[in-house]
Amino acid sequence: MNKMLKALNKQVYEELASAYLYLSMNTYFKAEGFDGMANWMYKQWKEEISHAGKISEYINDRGGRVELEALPKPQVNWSSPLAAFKAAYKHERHISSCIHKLVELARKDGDLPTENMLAWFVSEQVEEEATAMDIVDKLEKIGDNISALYMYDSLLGQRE
Ligand code: OFO
Repeated sequence: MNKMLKALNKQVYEELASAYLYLSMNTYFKAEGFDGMANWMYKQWKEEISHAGKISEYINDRGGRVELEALPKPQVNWSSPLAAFKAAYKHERHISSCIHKLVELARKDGDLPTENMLAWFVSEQVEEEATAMDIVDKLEKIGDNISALYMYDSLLGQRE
């Protein structure tokens, strides 16, 4: 496997680790009685699986072979919904930096197809970060107001 395909293989792992983290947050929210946030995380889990699939398919299309790595056990509990979404935001920033490094590598190699494929992920990460940041912001404003928290929970539950 060439250097680029190896790096993309690592990104499949990163996307699956994202999925694993968000499924863990899904069960945390469910256990805490925040069904809306649990639903939001379930949808996020599905998105991450599709991100991993996109990159995996691309590797296949380029004649490479994906080698799945073992995933670490994700965190299972957070101190509050705010703490969980702060962790999600931090994680998305990490993923953005992984994607940007891949773009740099593709550019260095003059690998236009890979750079083009990654352009979708660059835009996606802007959206992912903005969404997580917005939820953190709202949760910070809600603070200890339980009724506002449950109202916001049901709003997040509407995510399709
Ligand atoms: Fe959350 O965007 Fe993929 O990892």
